[in-house]
Amino acid sequence: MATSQVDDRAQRILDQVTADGRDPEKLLARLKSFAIETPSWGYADTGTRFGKFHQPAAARTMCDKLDDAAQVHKLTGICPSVAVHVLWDFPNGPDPKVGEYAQKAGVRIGAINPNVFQAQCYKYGSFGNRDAQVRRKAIQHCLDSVALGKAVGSNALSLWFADGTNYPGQDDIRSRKRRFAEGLREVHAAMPPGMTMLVEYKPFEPAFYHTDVADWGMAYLLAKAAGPEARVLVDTGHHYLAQNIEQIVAWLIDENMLGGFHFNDRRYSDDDLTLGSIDPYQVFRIFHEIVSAEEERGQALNIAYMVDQSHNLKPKIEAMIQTVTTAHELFAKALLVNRAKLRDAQSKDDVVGAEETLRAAFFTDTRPLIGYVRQQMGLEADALAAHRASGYEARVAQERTAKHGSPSEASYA
Ligand SMILES: [Mn+2]
Repeated sequence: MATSQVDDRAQRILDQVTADGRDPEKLLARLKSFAIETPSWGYADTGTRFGKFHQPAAARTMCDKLDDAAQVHKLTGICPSVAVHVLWDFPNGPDPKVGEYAQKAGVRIGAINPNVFQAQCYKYGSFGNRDAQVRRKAIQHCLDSVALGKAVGSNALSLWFADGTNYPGQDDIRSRKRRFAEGLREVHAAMPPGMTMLVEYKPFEPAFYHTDVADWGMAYLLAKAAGPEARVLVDTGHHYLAQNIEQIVAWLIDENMLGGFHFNDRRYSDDDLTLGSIDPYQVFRIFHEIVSAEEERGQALNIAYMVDQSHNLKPKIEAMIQTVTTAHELFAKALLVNRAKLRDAQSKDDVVGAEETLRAAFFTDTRPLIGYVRQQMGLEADALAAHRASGYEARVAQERTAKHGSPSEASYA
């Protein structure tokens, strides 16, 4: 059984927090309440458009995906919900038993992700399509997704559209914008109380000339047009290189329009690499804006932290544990920022002093602190080591291969 003997290095961090005049218990409580949702598709054999490399332990069925998500939650303590993808996870339509299975496994169903980009009819778009029949089909799929959300107890409808055009003149941009607003309004009107609509944006791909929801401003306007329970979803990989994502986050928070995140990292484009693997400082800067607003308002913001990644080389569960652990560690660094000192430096135009305040927090090794938080939650300090020692991957690889055949010959859910 894990003990909650505080590590010397964690104790030093907590002593520093006390010396800064803050309450270390509050910091620990915030770290325990931090939650991040993992995606069902992150446990299955997904990959790149060029191909995918099969893993015998990858989830084959919806139940496998929920079991794997439950394993991540069991070890990290901060992943109680699983985002689902309607087309991939419910190929035969809504199945309320999935909600029950999730609960038994130890997780619940999180954001519902409709899919209006794979069917042949969506060649020229979904909500933006000129053809009213195609628009109707796309809207109906989203209405069905709302109903599915109701049935499985989800409180978020997460929308991403591949809509756009590949060539100048292909379609009228303003007409498409209006069709989008109209469709989103209809879907919003069907949502039950307590459900949030999340509108995601992406600058390009698969459309290469213009994308209908290309940036946070467009997502913001469409969310406003949809209704009062619509917010913007920030996918960290959906920006041009060098774009200042934390500024977008700060503005959305200030307008009460930040709904959530799809976390991932990238080096070039929408690479879907594990969070913080390339640029952890960027994730820290995003969390700094969030924690700063939380401290100003005196309460945690209602933000859906979700993962949107595709693990083509790494074992899926290990990659997910790495991701949520990194998020937890970087969130802890943001909590460590001495904001009184920062405000003081800002008031004196002490540029170096202000930046050093952020750097001092960022370069603090928060891994022992997260280990201590986990021990206090009755978990092992090192979730990745605990997973590797558990033999889970070898066991499910054997079970799933026995049941469905080797991955390359099996069909995938
Ligand atoms: Mn995404």
